[in-house]
Amino acid sequence: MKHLESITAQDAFEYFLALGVKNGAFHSRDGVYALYPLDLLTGTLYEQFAEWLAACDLAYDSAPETADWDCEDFAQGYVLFCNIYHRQNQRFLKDHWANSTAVWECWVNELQHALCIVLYRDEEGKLCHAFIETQPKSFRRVRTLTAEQIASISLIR
Ligand SMILES: [Ca+2]
Repeated sequence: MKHLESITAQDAFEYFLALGVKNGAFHSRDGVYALYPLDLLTGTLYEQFAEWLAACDLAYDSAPETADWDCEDFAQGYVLFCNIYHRQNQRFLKDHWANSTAVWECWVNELQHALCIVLYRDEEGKLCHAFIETQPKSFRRVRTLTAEQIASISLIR
């Protein structure tokens, strides 16, 4: 992989506001975020995350007694998993300047659900977002949210 590209927390904040996320929902952990390709985030990394969860005996389970490991735990886990990958990648590239990936836990109140929101660049270099379903269900990795659902986001961190 070539030199990692980044955005600042301010860039992310402005993107989220323009998307319709209410002011105050975004809590930045770091000042600079590394951008990764969406096909990596929804492909290899997602599959490794699902394998790691399975090795920990943590899979999506609708049974009430196991539902205490639920959506926001999956979302937090995916953020951390991406940041661990990013750290390894930085060491490999000797490219240390962005603390985190542009991947955040995202609470969508209207859905009563937590996902991840990611920022990435498309083939034309335009900054884009995607909502990733982090409870491993291979049929639904990227979700599309309505404007009302986006407006109901209470937390991005
Ligand atoms: Ca939980």
